[in-house]
Amino acid sequence: MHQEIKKEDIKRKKVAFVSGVNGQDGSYLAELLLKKGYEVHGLVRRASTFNREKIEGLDIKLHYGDMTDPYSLLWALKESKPDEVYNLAAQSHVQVSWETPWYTAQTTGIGVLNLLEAIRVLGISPKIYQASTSELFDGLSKETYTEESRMNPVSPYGTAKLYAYQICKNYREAYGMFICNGILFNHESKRRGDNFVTKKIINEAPKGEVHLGNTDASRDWGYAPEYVEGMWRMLQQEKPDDYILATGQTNTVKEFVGWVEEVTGRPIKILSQDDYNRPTDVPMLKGNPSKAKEKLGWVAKTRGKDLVNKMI
Ligand code: NDP
Ligand code: GDR
Repeated sequence: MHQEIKKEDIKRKKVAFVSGVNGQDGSYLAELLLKKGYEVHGLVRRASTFNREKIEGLDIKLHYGDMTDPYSLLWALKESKPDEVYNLAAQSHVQVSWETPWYTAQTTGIGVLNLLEAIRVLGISPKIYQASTSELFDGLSKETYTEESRMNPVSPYGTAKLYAYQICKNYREAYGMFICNGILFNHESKRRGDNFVTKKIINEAPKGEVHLGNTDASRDWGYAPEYVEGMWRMLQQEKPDDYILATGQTNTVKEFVGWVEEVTGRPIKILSQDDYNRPTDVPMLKGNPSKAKEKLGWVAKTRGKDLVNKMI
């Protein structure tokens, strides 16, 4: 017998809105969401040169805008009507934040307030992911950081991210908004920006030498495609919460150079260059991802030389 298909039976595609969609994480997240059947919208800035290589060919609806321009956020959200918002846009380079502290505060800090207020003004209630960071910690106590550890950022970038983290908590608690802070430790990939240390070392390896700043700094490096899966899982939970994503291991920049030497089979001379030293730097970061494992079933799989292999 012929069965009538009712309008309400036709499942609407879920809509995701991703700011920073053409960055490292945004591009991997967009791919993941498309695979999961989402309609994906992305926020991009106008640039004088083409900078969309990472998302070329993906079926994403792009909206021009900027985190510092509330009207552009209102229009982009009004047009996309998202079920989920992933806020990945930021001036994300810690060293650059020392040269552009005001701009970093506006984009990385106040930009988040602009986004949250735009959502409130429009009267929509998407689930929201905020890209928080291990730079919220000072790395001085040499502890393994958990979601409960004391936050004490030591850079304009980290301080802007602390404002963003806290305003998200305020809005969650005061207005009942579904907002998760993903406190992500460093994660890398082939798509990592060229001026982050891992990518820089790999790019310079064929020359046999690399100019670096603080090579004693220690970081908890994972693989970006695994981390965007964690972001998505946070928004699939019933209740909003904050989660650390990390490998639980830490290594120095010097050790990372060693991994690249082993993988490529060629020695790399480290040349010390003062320009790359920061006024203050986080000495050591190691995250405890137990909560993400228990609640999200998320575990970092790639690290060390496997990570280098994936980046080459
Ligand atoms: P990227 O620097 O690769 O990407 C940042 C994105 O933000 C880019 O698409 C950039 O656009 C966009 N953007 C920057 N400023 C603005 C602005 N004012 N308005 C709109 N868009 C803007 O960063 P990642 O992909 O590595 O990181 C994603 C997020 O996660 C960032 O918020 C970062 O701070 C945070 N994070 C990253 C970690 C990591 O290890 N990768 C760890 C923890 C947190 P454009 O291409 O035009 O410059
Ligand atoms: P980070 O990443 O500051 O941890 O922020 P980055 O790769 O820039 O630095 C890691 C460590 O390496 C030291 N370092 C150098 N760094 C750079 N970029 N260039 C150099 O030449 C160099 N020499 C030594 C740094 O001093 C530092 O100790 C990243 C970003 O993705 C942030 O957005 C994110 O929030 C954090 O990771 C978690």
